[in-house]
Amino acid sequence: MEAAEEVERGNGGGVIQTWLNRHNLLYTKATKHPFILSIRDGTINLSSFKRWLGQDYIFVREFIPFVASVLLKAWRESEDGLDIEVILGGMASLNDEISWFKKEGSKWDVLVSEISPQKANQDYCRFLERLMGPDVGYTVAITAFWTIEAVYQESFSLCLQDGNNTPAELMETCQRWGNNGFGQYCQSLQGIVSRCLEKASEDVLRKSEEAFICVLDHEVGFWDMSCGEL
Ligand code: HMH
Repeated sequence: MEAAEEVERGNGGGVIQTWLNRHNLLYTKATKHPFILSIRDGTINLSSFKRWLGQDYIFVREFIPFVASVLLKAWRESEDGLDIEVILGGMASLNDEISWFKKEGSKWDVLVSEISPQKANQDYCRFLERLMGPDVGYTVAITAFWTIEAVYQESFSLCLQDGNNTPAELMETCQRWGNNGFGQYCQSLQGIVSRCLEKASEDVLRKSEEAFICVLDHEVGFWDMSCGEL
């Protein structure tokens, strides 16, 4: 083990920082994607937005059983009972999100119930399904969960920053994931991940980093798909 990694062990927050540094390019591709920048700059093609909306509804429906599986793993494996409350809060907001997608879909004439998933979405959902398996431990699963939420938080909060030119009709979408409450929730998830990584074996650290990278790859694929670059 290299000296830097030696120092990073026993310091979960340090592990996350190391990953963010090591995979900075990919992280930036996922969180500052042209799709998001075009929302922020007001140059978004509305047919791309509608494609994203319909596809993300399908994704979120698949995301629910994944989050349920993380909850179950927390109940079995976590040493901190508060983890359950943070994850349960996430599930509660997904309940709200499903209603929002239906409402937003009807606003944009997107029939969310009649859309079929595109390839990038299918690939992402299949990845989630693999993570639901009993062979995947809590640390790996919660790392993926945090990364999924954090990418949306970081992306959409960019569209709310000073100087944005976000179209008024997209503000509600950006606020959904870019608001401070969602930011705090992502911070809580990150805190849980840090704590889990502090206690993780080499093998679990490696698998968690892989999950982190995989989520970022899938997020980039999802944005590309939304732009129509297929
Ligand atoms: C593709 N990633 C994707 N969709 C979402 N709704 C989130 C992350 C955040 O929940």
